[in-house]
Amino acid sequence: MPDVMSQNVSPAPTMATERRRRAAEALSALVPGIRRDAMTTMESDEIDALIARFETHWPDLFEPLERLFATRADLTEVVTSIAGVIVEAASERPVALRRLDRRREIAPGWFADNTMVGYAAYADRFAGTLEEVAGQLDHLESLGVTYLHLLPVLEPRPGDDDGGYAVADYERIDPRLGTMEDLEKLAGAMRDRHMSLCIDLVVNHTAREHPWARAAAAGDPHYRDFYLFFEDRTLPDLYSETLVDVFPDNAPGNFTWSDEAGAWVWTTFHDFQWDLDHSNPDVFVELATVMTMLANRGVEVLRLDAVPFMWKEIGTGCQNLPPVHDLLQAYRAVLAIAAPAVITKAEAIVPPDELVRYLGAHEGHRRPECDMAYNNQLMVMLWSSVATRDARLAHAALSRMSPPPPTTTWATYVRCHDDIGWAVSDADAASVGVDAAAHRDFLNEFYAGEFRGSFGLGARFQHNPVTGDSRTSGSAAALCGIEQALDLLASATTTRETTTAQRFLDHGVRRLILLHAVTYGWGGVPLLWSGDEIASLNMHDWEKSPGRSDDNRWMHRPRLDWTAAAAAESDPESIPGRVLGSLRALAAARRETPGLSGGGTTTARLVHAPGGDVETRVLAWVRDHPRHGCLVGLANLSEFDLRLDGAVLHEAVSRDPGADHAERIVDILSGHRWSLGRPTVEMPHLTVRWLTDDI
Ligand code: OTU
Repeated sequence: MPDVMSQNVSPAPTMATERRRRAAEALSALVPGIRRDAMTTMESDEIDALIARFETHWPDLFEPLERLFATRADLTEVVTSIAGVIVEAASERPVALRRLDRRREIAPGWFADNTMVGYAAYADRFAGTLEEVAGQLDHLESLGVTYLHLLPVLEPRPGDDDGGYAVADYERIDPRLGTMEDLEKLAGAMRDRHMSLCIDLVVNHTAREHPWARAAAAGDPHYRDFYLFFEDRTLPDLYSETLVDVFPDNAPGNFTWSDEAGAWVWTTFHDFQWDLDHSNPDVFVELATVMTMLANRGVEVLRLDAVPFMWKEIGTGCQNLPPVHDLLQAYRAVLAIAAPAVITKAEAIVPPDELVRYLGAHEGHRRPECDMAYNNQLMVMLWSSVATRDARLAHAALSRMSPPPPTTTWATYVRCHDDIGWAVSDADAASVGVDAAAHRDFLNEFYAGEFRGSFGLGARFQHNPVTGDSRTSGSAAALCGIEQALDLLASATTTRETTTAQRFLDHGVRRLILLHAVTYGWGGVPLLWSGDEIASLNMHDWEKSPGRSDDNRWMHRPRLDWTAAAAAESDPESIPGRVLGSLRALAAARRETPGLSGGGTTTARLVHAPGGDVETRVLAWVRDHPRHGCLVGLANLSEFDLRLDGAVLHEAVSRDPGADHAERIVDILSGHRWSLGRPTVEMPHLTVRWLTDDI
C-alpha cells in the first residue's frame, strides 16, 4: 500500500480522474480555436466567462456524450459540432439575457425560491395570440405568478396536432399565435415584471410533416437516420412484446406503416408523431441548436416533453432507460455553458422510484440533470387521499420517495392539461394493506362519477379493455365535487335538498382550495392550471372541435372565461371569488415563508388524535429548511371538524426549543396562534394549516 503521508507518492488514477483528464484534453483542443474564430462579437470579459463555463461544465457534457455516442460515431466530430453550437449561441446572446445570465449565476437557486408561483396555459385558450397573452399579465401578477408555462407554441402540423405536441417546425411560432418576435417581446415584457417564460419543447418526436420527416420519407439517407424505420414487422413485433400503449384507445400500438417511407416507423403516441432516433448524434446537435435558439429569444425554462421515451432497447419497456438520463444531462450542460439563465423541466410522469432520477439523483451518485420535474406522485396521492379521506397510503408512498437533490426542485400541481394516470405502486399500496390494482380501479370509478357516493365528476381516459387500465380526465373543480353539487343545487326541489347541495358545494370549494394549499406549501414550485383559479367546470362542447372528439382531455382545457374572472373579482363570496381570493392568499403566504425555498426537505407525517390514536384523516408534512426553520402542514381530508393532539405544535419548533413564549406557534394561513402547552389543535373540516414557529 502506498503511504499517502509520505512524499513523492502519486495516487493511481481512478476511472473518474481519467475521464476528467480526457475531457480536459478535448476541451483544450477546442478552446484556442473557439477563441480565435467565433467570438469576435464578444467583449473579452464575456469570453473569459464563457471559457470559465466551458471549463466548469465541460465534463458534464463530455461524459454523457461519450457514454451515448463513443461507440457509434466519431466523438471528436460530435464534440466539435456541439461546441460550435454553444459558441455561436453564446456569441449571439442578446445583452439583456447576458445580464440575466450573470444574475442567475450569482443566485443559481432562483427557480426554487419561495416567491415562485407557476401558471400553465394554452396561449390561445388563455388569451389568444402571444401579444394578447402579454396583455393579460396583470391577472397573473395578481395571483403572484412568477413563472408562466405556455403549452406548445411552435408551429404544429395542420389538423389534429395533439394540442400542439406534433411540431412541424421548431423554428417558427404557430402563425395563429404570432411570430418569433412576438415570443421575444412577451419574454421581455415578462422579464420586466420578474416573470419567467417556460415553453414546451417536444423532443421525443416530431410531426410527420416536419421537414426532417419529409426528407426521411423521401429517402434522404441523412434524415432517414433521424427516425426509427423498420422494413418489416420483425423488430417492431419483438419490441412490442415489452411495450405499453400510451393511447390504447385512439392510437393503439407503437409503430405505424408509412406508405411514403415504405416502412414501419416508431410512433409511441399518435400515428402522426414520429419518434426521433436519439441514438443519432445529429439529432442531439439539431435539438441543442433549437434549445439555444429559444433560450436566446428569452425563454427561461424548457419543458422537455415525454423524455422517458427517448431511448429504446429490445426487451425493455423503452421508458426511463439510463441513456435518457445521459441525454438530459448533456442538454443541461449545453445550456449551462451557452445560456446559464436557462433551466430545464422534465416531463416524466413515471412511477415514484423513477422520478427523482430526472433531477439527477441516481444510485450512489448525483449528476446535474433537469432542474425541475413534475411531482406526479404528490398529485396522485392528493386525489387518492381526498377520495378515501385517509392519509395512510399517501404517507407511505410519499415517505418512500427519495428527496430531490437540494439544488433542484419539484413542480407541484393539482391538475394540468393531461389526464391523471393513477401511479399507485404495488409496494406502497401493500405496505398499508391495500391492493394497488383494486385501488386504481376504485380511483378510476370514483373520479368518473361511477362510484356510489362519489363527489368526482370526470371521465375515464384511454380505457384499455385488454388490461382493464384507464386514466382520468376532468377539471379540478369537477373532480373536487363542485360540478356535481351545482347540478344537485339546480335540480333541488325541497329546502332540504337545497341545503344538502349547498353543503356539498362548500365542501367542493374547500377541497379545491385544500389541494392547492398542499401544493403551495409542500416545497417546490406550485403550478396552477389555467381556469382552476376560478374553479372552471368541465367543458361540455369539447367533442365538437375538429380532430378532438376522440380525446377527452379537452374537457379540462377551458378557454379562460374572462367574464367569470371579472365576476370573481367583484364578488369575493361567489365560488370563483372564494377560489381566486384563496389562491392569492396562498401565493402571499408562500412569499412570507422562506422555508419553502429550495434546499429544504419535506417529509410526510402521520399525526395523532388527542387519545393517542393516529388521526388517519389528516395528511401532514414537515418542511424543514436548514436556514429557515420548520413548517408543519396539516390537511384535514374529511368533512368532519377534528382535533389533534397538541404535541403536533412541537413539530413546528425549530429554534430555541427552551423558550416557551405564549402563542408562539402560528398558522400562516389563518393567523390563528397557539402556545406550546395547548393540549389540542382544532382542525376544521377540509382545511389546511401551515404551522410555524414565530418567536
Ligand atoms: C405528454 O404527455 C404531453 O403532456 C401530452 O399532452 C402529449 O399528448 C404527449 O406527451 C405526447 O407529446 O402520456 O398522457 O411520462 O406521460 O409524455 C400523457 C411522460 C402522456 C408521459 C407524457 C405524455
